[in-house]
Amino acid sequence: MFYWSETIVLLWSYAVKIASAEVFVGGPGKNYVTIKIRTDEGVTGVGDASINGRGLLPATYLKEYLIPCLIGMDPRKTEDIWQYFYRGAYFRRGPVTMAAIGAIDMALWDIKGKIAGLPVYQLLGGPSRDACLVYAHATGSDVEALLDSITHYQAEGYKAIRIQCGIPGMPEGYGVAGDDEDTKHFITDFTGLPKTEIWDTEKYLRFMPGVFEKIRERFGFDLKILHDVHHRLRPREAAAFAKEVEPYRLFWLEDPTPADDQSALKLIRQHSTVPIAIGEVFNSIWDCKDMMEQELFDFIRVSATIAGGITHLRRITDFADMHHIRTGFHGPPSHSPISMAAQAHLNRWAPNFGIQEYLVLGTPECDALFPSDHHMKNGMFYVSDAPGLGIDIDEKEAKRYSHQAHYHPIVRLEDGTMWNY
Ligand code: EZ4
Ligand code: CO
Repeated sequence: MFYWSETIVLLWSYAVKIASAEVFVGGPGKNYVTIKIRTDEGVTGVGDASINGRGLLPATYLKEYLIPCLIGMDPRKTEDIWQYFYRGAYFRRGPVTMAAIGAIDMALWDIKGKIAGLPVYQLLGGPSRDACLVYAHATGSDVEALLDSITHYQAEGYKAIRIQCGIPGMPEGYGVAGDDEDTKHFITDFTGLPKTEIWDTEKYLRFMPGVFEKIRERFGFDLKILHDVHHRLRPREAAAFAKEVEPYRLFWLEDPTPADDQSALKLIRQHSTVPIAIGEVFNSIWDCKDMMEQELFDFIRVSATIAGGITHLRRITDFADMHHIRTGFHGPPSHSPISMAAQAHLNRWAPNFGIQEYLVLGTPECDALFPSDHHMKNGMFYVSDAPGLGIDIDEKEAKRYSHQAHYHPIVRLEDGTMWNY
């Protein structure tokens, strides 16, 4: 008598080994860092290690330090391999280490899914929803331009929109039209040394609440609006601002203070009920554990790339759920479609999913480099049902691209003092 359960046991007791791993750097207007792992039976998996502005570091970390250890390992041991590289580094954490571990982890989940014949979200616990809410970026150098931009994204079907506006007397600002890759058709400016932006907190605090007021006047309260302060305020200033914008009912206020200080949000919490999102620069749960336990924020912004892949993001997501925190994973223009795919599987599973930032531009070049059938419709993300992550890198296409040096802008106050980008 032959039982199906025995077939499954047999399948999983097969020896499977990692035979090779290759790293690709580059992309259409981006420095994507992609790993492609191959098993001895020819099953492949892809992962992303892109760090905007520091692309060669994770690539070198992978090639010189992690891949030599990876060859010969059993790719199905996602947890043990994650622990091997995390604990084995001795000097733990940091974006470069965690991005390199994260890329391997994504690729191994991809392989695990292909061996099992299941999409990764099924391996995580199955779907909690049919499709996942995403938000777009509206921007304008002045309020009128911003309102036009919101109208445009609403017409495209978005139900949630991040809004960034030029401030009078402060023409260049984070996320404002013409300023950076967030707005220039999402293509990175590869020329020269860091650009300087000037920041003035008082001008910002005076002007920004009126922008929210005009948006509510024009669009009402059904539209979900988000806003990114990009780490620019001190706790007291952020608390005052959060209190003032409460009537406009933001979906979230993002990175009101620099994320290095885990207790900075306390003062905001004491003065305002505005939902707070933070965490795009966190690279492990140890960056946010205390503030999560104290329930100081509402949405966790970590990304699969910077924060150690699917294995670690799942751990952070579960911990967040215990503290009423929902997900709002990072998805800026510099984010690789592979990382977006990994996050999409987590989003479809997570009981505490909140929203997903989604700006990967589906240009013909990008789609040719990363073929997939994940898709977006009416501001919702639909995950592919293909086994694994449902995305690949076309190795021939990848040969067209290479690394090009690129920096984020830097920020100074009007008197020249360095400030937070
Ligand atoms: O500035 O990813 O919410 N999104 C953001 C991003 C970050 C970039 C930095 O590389 O804050 O646009
Ligand atoms: Co942000």
